[in-house]
Amino acid sequence: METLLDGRLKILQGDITECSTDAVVNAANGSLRGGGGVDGAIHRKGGPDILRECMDIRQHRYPEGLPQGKAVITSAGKLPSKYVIHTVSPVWKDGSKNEKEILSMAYKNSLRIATETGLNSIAFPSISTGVCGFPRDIAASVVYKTIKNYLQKKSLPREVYLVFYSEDDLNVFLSSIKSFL
Ligand code: AR6
Repeated sequence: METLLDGRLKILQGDITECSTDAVVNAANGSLRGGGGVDGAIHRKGGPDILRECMDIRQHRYPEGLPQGKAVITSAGKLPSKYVIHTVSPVWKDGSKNEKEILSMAYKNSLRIATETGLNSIAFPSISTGVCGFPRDIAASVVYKTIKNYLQKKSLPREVYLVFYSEDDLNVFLSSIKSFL
């Protein structure tokens, strides 16, 4: 595990559905109904309570769907974490459609919910770098800068984990942020 930002940012390879951080973040879509990738894994392992709460949020707060970059919180069902923070991954087009800004908002809004809920720890998957097609090196610089900036201002969450599913993804992230360290 790599540790950066005075020990508050931890970077590792793993399966986010096994993380026992206070919250894990889901790379969802606007329907909040689940999907493939990490979204599918979280709903499958977490069980139906998560979906029920998502549908309740849709009905009462976001009848048109959760917009890209926004985030909401539910319980975590059978997952080892306490909460799931669902954020909607921006889809990469050509880089000129505010993709970077929206990805940054997805992280920032998830962190903000963690702060407001009084959470000590949160784990993120590599949002948008799967089905959504975000180039991993560009995502890495957005993610690192966003988290660094946020943690400088807030004492909670105390610890942020970036959980990469593959070793290759982890290595791309670490080499992409080298010049910012
Ligand atoms: N733990 C950690 N990371 C994982 C896991 C896991 N269990 N499973 C996959 N990943 P993706 P996106 C990694 O496609 O690009 C869904 O259908 C994966 O290897 O899950 O944000 C949603 O409903 C990749 O590095 O999410 C949305 O419609 C990263 O998670 C859409 O896909 C993200 O890949 C979101 O697309």
